[in-house]
Amino acid sequence: MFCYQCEQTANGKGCTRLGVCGKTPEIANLQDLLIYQVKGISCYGKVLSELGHPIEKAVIAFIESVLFTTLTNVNFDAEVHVQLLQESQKIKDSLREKVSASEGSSNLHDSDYCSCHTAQAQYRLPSTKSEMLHDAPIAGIMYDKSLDPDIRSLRQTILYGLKGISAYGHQARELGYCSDQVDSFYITALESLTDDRLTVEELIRMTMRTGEAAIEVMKVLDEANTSVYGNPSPHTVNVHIRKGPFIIVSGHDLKDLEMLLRQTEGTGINIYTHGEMLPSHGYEGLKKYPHLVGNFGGAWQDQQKQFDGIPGCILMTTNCLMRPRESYKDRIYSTNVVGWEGVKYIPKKPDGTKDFSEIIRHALELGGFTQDVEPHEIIVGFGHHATLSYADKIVQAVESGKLRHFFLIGGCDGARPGRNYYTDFAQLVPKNCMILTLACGKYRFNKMDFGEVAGLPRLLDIGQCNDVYSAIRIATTLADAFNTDVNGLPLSLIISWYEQKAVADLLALLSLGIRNIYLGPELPAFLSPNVLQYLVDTFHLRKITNPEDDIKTCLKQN
Ligand code: FS2
Ligand code: SF4
Repeated sequence: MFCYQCEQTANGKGCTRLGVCGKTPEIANLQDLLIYQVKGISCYGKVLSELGHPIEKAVIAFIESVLFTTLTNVNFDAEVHVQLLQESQKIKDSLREKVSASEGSSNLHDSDYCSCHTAQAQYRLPSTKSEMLHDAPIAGIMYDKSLDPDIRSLRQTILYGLKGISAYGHQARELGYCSDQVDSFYITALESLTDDRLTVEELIRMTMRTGEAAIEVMKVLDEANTSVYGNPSPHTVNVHIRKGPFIIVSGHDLKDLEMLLRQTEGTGINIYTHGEMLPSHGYEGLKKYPHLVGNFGGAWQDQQKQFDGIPGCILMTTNCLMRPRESYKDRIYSTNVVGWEGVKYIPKKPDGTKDFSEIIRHALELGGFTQDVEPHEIIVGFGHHATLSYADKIVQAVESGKLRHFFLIGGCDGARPGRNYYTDFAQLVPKNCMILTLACGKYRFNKMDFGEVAGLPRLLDIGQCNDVYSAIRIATTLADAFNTDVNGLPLSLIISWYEQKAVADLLALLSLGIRNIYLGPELPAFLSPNVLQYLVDTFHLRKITNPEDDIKTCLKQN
């Protein structure tokens, strides 16, 4: 195996024996082959589009699910991968047949280049898992030793951006929303990864297009979430436990949370959000349920400790799933594309609904917490709509000097040392500055009291990692008010990354031309020295140093 897609990759270079995340070589190899197969599908998809045949949404949804399945901490079940591989071959065969049956396809054989002839398109999947594993090395990242390292680096950057996009696309599609632009971009971008003719410059352009697709998919997800559940508004959330049976809902998928809230009404079960589900408390369509009682625990990497032996159940709707300990393996359930061998899976029914009766019964049997703990409340719900309702106040506060600077401290949390930087940073932010947060990195400091600035809370939580879109909306609106662009605002972006949604978020920001982003704790291992230098030269991308110096540098900017 070789995998270097996330920040905790072994020795900062690549996991080669066992993933730090718990991914086995078997899963890693099956994932490589799955990516190989969706590239092959996209080769035919591209030709069909050029011949004037639109690609069915079911094929796009399949590609999206495959990409999401291979994202860090999502699926560790070999059987699921084998089934997806078998399905991938059927889809590839059917697209190949469509190409052959298309008018104009005979001309393809006369042209110099046709993506139908790539190795990925031509590959035929064998029938058994052991044969698949035998073939998998051809799909490995390092298989072609002679490949230019910058080409490899850019191809992987695009792929990881696509994986992030797929997570957001999947969430939106579950709510009935999608973007034709993003859907066709999956095909275009995956096919481009098989094209040996593309130069570094062309792949850089494709990388920026990936960022644009990331903005588009986040926009659609924002539209989906806010149309279905209303615009988030400020809301207090208890982060301590309440007496009674309970289910903890983790991940990002609001629709799963809603379905579970409906099915647990009147059962006496308390529902807690966990990790990236925290911002759900801001949505009218979710906070209206009185049994959505609070938020449980910290960021994803604390789950093994915090779920240990708990007298209730957990539902994982998306990443980040870690190896479940025996003390709660029977109490954790997965749904959507999430899976772990031996963990109970709740499927979607043909009508799109899910039956949560088993987890509900189980939670009631376990009995839950026996006592209330004194409540401790934090505030969430500052998406673009809520924050921009204070735009005039914010603009006045900046103009009068009461509000000096904004620090967006956003992104993922993680287990490796070095992430205290973000806690220290938040604590060192001067009192006349505002902190904006998004994604799970905020758990390092979101229970601290930051007080107020200019009559507003000093810490505003914008939401999940996909709410980078909200942050962009806030920044561009404020930039308009100050008659400048986002780079001209008193705003610094301090980004922590871990998995591939953060790659999509970063590419989204870069595609907008946003400069001086601070990235950490470590830089991605998949960026070659030249690609990194390009990002530094073009976007002044910086690696974090220490909070004191970085804050000083940020404040010098205005
Ligand atoms: Fe956190 Fe994990 Fe949101 Fe990432 S819960 S690192 O998936 O997407 O942020
Ligand atoms: Fe290693 Fe991260 Fe890949 Fe897991 S996802 S195998 S930790 S690089």
